[in-house]
Amino acid sequence: MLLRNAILAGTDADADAPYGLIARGTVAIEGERIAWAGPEAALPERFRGLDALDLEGRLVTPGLIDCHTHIVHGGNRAAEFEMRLEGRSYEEIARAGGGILSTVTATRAAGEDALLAAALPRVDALIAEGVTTIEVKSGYGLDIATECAMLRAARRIAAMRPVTVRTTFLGAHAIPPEYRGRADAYLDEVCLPALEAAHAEGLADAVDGFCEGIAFSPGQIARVFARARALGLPVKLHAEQLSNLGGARLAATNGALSADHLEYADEGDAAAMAAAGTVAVMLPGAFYTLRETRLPPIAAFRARGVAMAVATDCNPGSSPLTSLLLAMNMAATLFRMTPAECLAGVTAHAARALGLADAGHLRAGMRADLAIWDVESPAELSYRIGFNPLWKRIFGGRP
Ligand code: DI6
Ligand code: FE
Repeated sequence: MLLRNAILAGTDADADAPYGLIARGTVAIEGERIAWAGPEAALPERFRGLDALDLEGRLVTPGLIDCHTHIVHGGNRAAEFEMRLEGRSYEEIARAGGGILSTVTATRAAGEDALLAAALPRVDALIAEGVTTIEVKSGYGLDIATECAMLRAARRIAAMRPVTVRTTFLGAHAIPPEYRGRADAYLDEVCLPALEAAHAEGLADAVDGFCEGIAFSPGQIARVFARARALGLPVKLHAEQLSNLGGARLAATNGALSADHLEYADEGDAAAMAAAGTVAVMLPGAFYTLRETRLPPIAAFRARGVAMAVATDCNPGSSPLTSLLLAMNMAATLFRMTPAECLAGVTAHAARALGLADAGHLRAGMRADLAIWDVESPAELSYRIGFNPLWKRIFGGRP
């Protein structure tokens, strides 16, 4: 198939041109892969006979990648939302046994089928906006069986919907009530064995943790990372979300794919991440929901060439967000990321945050995961609020 008469963004036409924009471009698709992408005038002879679809000047981007979600979870936290509006803080609610732990109770009670069923409408909302890859974390089970059930439910999404799912083990997300005050015992008796079990079943593509005062210390996260390394799994980390504990540096030292949140990260963290090639994942939905005022050090990331991704962090507590387009708008308006950075953040850089070598670019050899938009310029994707200009989505070469 040939997509012609299109504006292309996300090509590597000119690495310095914003968006890698090609004003009148063509994409040739063979099977599941992009065979060629570039200026229409340069289309090689051998692709000219393919069935052509005239896009009438519409914009084609790589399919969007939501590289940080907790989209599989039980229940919701609307009651906690009300409590916060009555003046209680996120940390206060977490320390009182609410917050993440109330979702743990609901997730344990749900069972794998119900977890999958509850996740699908949220997945559909992302897909409707051109998302073709979703990362999904465990971390609301906090026992061996439920952590694995969450990951199995996540994997089953890909059998039910045309979307690629990457799973991340997040057993070190919170300390369950039965281990209160005994975080190390939780790691030894539950988290690390759950990681082994998930890996043995082939359920985890990566390993994550929550390095925070209300969760795990850098020393404890280092233990989880050591086990991940022993199993050959890449790592990433929720770091510097509510305070600076050195998580970003720990992640960088461990060659992490990404460090995520980062509101309290500093220059030194940016330098360490740049040296390690660790992606900075921006989660403006959590910043917005928690009414955080401390901004992530975008200028430092930009100056040092740290790749920035943008994701929804879709979760029932701090970011009940199922719109990656809105996350882009928030990253622009709240964090002052440029629309070009926002688009790279949900395509090329999001792919890097997941260690995906064959997604996130319009380039020969990549999976033919594309989004076609009824817009005149790529800035419109970040500019509008609550409007979905998706015209068509192509997943693995199939409309
Ligand atoms: N940081 C977050 O923003 C989510 N997890 C994390 O470590 C929030 C999880 C929740 O509140 O349920
Ligand atoms: Fe998260």
